[in-house]
Amino acid sequence: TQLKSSNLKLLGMLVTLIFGGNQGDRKTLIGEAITEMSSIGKIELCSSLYETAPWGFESSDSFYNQIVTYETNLLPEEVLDKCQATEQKLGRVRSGTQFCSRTMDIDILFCDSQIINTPRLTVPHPRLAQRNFVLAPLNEIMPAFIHPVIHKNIATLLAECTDTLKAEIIGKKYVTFPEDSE
Ligand code: PH2
Ligand code: MG
Ligand code: MG
Repeated sequence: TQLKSSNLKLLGMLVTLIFGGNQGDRKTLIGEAITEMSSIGKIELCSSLYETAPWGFESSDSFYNQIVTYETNLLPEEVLDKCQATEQKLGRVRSGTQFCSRTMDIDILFCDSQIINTPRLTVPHPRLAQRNFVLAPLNEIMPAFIHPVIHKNIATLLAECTDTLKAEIIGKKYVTFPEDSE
């Protein structure tokens, strides 16, 4: 039998990103960030939009958070470059404080099931299992995904998480998917 090359497709890396911000027009900024990041590849999974309480610091300004998985042919550090460029473009000012208010933060949660520890990048995100604002939207789109370091799936991590901060759905997936060209 003949192998038809048109039936073969190289699958890129699946990178899962969390978008978040608690300053400015939060909903618009998240939509713009998700669209801007589409230059790395095609959107595969997308959570609802969540309103979440600030984790790790005091603020009266709640966050909006949303999680999107893209298929990309870039390397993890190249994705990080694009995340940081997009944060800048959307008005992020780096204050040097770890947990603070911001217009846009884009963090890498997972790169397939890779474990990465470089000076610039730790994947999976080191604090994701302590945070409802990450686990609630993750559980919506990939409950069975097994955390490659903790070796438990997302549904289990959410059930076992002791974070009591609020994370509630406020909007359905409003991202417009680019026309499928295939
Ligand atoms: N990001 C943080 C610290 N705290 N809290 C919420 N609810 N959402 C976030 O995205 C967030 C946070 C550091 O990046
Ligand atoms: Mg962050
Ligand atoms: Mg960040």
